Amino acid sequence: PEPSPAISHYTLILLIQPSTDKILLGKKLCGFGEGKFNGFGGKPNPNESMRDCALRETEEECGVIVPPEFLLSGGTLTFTGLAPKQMIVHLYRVNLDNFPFKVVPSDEMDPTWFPITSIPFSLMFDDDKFWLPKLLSKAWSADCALEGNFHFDGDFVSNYILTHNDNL
Ligand code: 6OG
Repeated sequence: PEPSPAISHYTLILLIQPSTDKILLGKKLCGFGEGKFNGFGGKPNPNESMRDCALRETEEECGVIVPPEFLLSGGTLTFTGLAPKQMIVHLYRVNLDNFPFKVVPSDEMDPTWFPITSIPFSLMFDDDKFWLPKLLSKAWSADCALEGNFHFDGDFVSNYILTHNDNL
């Protein structure tokens, strides 16, 4: 078998509508994290840039076509302890007040609106409550660069301890 690369890269896009104070999250319908709410995103295709991956995955998973100039960088999250690979998640933010859009559910994701004041953290990956509020608090006018390091120690499915850096 081919040796698997030690690091895998993913994108994760948070779609926010400041005019209504809402966030569009997707309930994952299959695969890793099934049943959890999360932003949209996934793995880049061969030779695809992270930004192009972010735009493609957002359209595929919830129908929202983001004009590239409205895709803001949010920084990166690094996950260790989730055997066998280290994961790097490239974060992006989008202000949905900037352009017209239509939400279309997909086989992978059931898109659902939540008030920003009641994000369903108990139904999300355990790291989200640490970094998502920080991402939402950053000024909307520019890219930002959160740097989160999360280590899952133990069996991710049944029992684990999550540690992380404080200077997100
Ligand atoms: P697909 O396998 O569906 O891409 N992802 C995570 N997101 C958060 N917030 N926490 C985690 O903690 C995550 N692990 C993976 C990255 C997987 C999608 O799920 C994100 C991708 O957007 C462990 O193609």
